[in-house]
Amino acid sequence: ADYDLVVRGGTVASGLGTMRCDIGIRGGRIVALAESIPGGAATLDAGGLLVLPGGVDTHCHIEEPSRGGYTSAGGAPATEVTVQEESFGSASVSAFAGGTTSVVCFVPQWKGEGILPRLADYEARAARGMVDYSFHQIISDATDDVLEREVPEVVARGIRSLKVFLTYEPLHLSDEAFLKVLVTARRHGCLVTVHCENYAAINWRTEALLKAGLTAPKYHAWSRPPVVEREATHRAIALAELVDQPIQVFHVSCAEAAEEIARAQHRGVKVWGETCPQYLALAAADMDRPGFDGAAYMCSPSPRSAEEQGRVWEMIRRGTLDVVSSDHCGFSMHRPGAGKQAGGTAVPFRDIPNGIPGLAARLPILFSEGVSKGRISLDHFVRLTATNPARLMGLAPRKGAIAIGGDADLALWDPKKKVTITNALMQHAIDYTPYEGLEVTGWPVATVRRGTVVMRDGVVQAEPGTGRFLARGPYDFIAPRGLLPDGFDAAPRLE
Ligand code: DUC
Ligand code: ZN
Ligand code: ZN
Ligand code: ZN
Repeated sequence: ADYDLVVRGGTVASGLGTMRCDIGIRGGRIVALAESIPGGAATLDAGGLLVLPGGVDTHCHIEEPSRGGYTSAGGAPATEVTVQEESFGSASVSAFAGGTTSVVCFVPQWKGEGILPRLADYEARAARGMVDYSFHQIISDATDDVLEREVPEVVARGIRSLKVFLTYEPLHLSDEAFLKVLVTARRHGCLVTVHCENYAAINWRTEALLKAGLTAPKYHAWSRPPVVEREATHRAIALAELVDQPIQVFHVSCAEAAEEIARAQHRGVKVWGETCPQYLALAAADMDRPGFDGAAYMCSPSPRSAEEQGRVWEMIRRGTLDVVSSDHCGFSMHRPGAGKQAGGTAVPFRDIPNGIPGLAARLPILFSEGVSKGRISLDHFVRLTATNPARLMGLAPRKGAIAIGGDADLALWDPKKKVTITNALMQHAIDYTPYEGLEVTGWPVATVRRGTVVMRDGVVQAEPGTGRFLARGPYDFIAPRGLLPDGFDAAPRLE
């Protein structure tokens, strides 16, 4: 047939405006956009629906083994291993259930170890999933061998972003090590993504809280107030500016950190800011529950206040924060000895892994709280959840758009459908969602990944092993500004 699949009758929202048109798909790609496309071996009726680019979630922790499981300093011994309790298979089902078709997740590095053996292991794990994927390479031990020998190999394998943490006991980098990573990224044409919180500040506050007997989950928020994030954001930007190396600040939770980004952008620094649904729909007060229950909302940075949520929306509207990712973490609440309970339920907040699941909830929450409630336009929603992340990660125009030649990744969206979020609807392998009971307006009713219908009316059908690695080459969007003199670690020329 002329087309493998025709999506007919929908209102296509590309991020640059909406139009009524049909979509002709062949060989997994979009090959025709026209008012009316006849034929097609198969058709998908999108009458009354929006047709959006499949979601691109550029910050997901999937099947990622970590030491100490993202707990704070002095907490779980650094030798303890926590694996996100979800496989690439189960995370793929959840992604498709929520209208997301591409993810970028994290290859771990542990201090004292090289990168390449873990990269090989991680590549094999990811290849078993169904969602298309790329990687950020975590650097937690910036040795000369890692930076000079291994990073070029990582880049050669199609990875174009390095991830660094300025906090967490087994992960955090000193300013000196962070500078070395920035210089290395610049030399090899990578973006650097940064977790910005002040390590020493968190440890000091945590010690003080625990000494005073303030150990409940709600004190997680007290241990890391916004100033802790603002300081690290400022420092990360300053060092990146010094090196002339573009960075993305991950999970901005508060206006004062976003304002650091806005100021730097105003000076022309290439810095971008990401936020997450948890900073728009959860608050520190959610952690104020009896016993262990507050652990369900513990992530870092911490959810803030209702007023702060409003300020984060404002920074989205201004364009300072231009990507919304999930920071999906596969920690269950009710499995003894695992996930949130890795250290048991009687431990202080310090010893509870940070992170919450949100892969399937990301698009519905942002659509409902954003578009349905009139805070952002439909186009802006598409840019935040697909177009901008794809562009920043070098995945555009193949991903993140509805354009001829691009992959046929689509979310068919019912903008009026009212749904109450339950854990079952998330279709992940995790035993809870922090968004249980949240009422949303707008829901994905079908998901298409490279021309294959992988979800319809909530039923996911996809063959394990069909997710593709998205190899990234050099791309101009993240090129340094060229402020350093010639010969001073100049970036390689782009072809
Ligand atoms: N924050 C989380 O909430 N989870 C894991 C990593 C992170 O930085
Ligand atoms: Zn982080
Ligand atoms: Zn994260
Ligand atoms: Zn996380």
